Amino acid sequence: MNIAIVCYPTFGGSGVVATELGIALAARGHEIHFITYHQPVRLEALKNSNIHFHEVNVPDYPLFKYQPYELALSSRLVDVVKNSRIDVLHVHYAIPHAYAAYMAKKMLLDEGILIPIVTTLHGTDITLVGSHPFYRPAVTFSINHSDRVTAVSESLKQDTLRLFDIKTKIDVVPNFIDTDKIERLGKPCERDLLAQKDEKILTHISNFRPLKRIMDVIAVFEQIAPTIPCKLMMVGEGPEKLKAIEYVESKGLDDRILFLGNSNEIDKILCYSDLFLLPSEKESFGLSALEAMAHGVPVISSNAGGISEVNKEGYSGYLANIGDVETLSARAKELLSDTQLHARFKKQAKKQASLFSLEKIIVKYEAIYSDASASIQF
Ligand code: GMT
Repeated sequence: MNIAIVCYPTFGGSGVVATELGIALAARGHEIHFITYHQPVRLEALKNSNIHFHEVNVPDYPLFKYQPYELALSSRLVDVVKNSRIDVLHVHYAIPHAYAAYMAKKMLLDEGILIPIVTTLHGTDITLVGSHPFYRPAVTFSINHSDRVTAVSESLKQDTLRLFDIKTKIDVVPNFIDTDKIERLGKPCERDLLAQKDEKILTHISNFRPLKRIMDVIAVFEQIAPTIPCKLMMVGEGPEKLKAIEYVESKGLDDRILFLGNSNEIDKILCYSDLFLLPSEKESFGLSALEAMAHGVPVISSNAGGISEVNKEGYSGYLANIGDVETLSARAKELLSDTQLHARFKKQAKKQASLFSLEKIIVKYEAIYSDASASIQF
């Protein structure tokens, strides 16, 4: 099929999922067209000849206080659908992508072209931004006018039904991980460069927004560090980073807590990690936890949103209530101080991640595309 994918091209989970999905679909022979404002970060090079990238440009015009991205995007969608004979439009993140797709669909209809829209809801487009009264009517409308709607977890589906007046069926299609690729990468990794032999490595990866509770990550580290030699890798960029760095420096922990910034070397970082920390306040799925588990890294997380659908209590890791640093720390200590238990959880984390393997999930999207194409009518 000729599939157009609209996403945020950044390090955020929705962009990563959309990009990995496009790459995997291309490998299965589909023609993939990414449409976004710059090349997605995980699409390092356009290696595959059936992957195309169409940039959305928004010319700066001084009259506009806010440049109309949705308008530029919907116009670009019309062009790409016509010129590249697109069969299905898959938009990731409702705002403003589902809205722009609906406008494009209507413009194309005027020219006798019928294009099905598949919308994938990722989390903050529903729980944080989309449900705000300023956006809710437009988000409700865009979801209800999509031909197929998917949510990345059951928890997100339920949040969507609770927060919006939804008339469309929502299918849960969980996020996925290319477990074979991780096996192909192989081991060992260059762990010695970062830590001593007896030191454990804890890792957190996120966009450092307040809802990720990165001060809890640091608090957990502080509780573990006096009894277990360890280091903490903080990967990502975002609004809470400066506060965290200042705190770490004030406590003299800057040689043990390292801020690595955004990285395309997630596989390497996870390869040498012993434990992954994700104490978020909201999380529709927790893709970074799944990535960690696929590398055999047990996860200590909160039980917010859909995380418990991914991280299984007492199997792939442990969960605690939001903000319960005491329990998170106690569980982390338990795992790090018992070699046999840790080895068992590493194996179990991998096994749990395999439930979300690329090959299991990609066929679900293919079926949804076929169904959306077949059932759409003038
Ligand atoms: O908050 C983030 O991590 C970014 C955000 C996004 O929009 O990219 O992530 C959301 O989508 C991911 C992919 O489906 C999910 O794994 C994250 O749990 C979800 N974030 C939230 O719900 C806060």
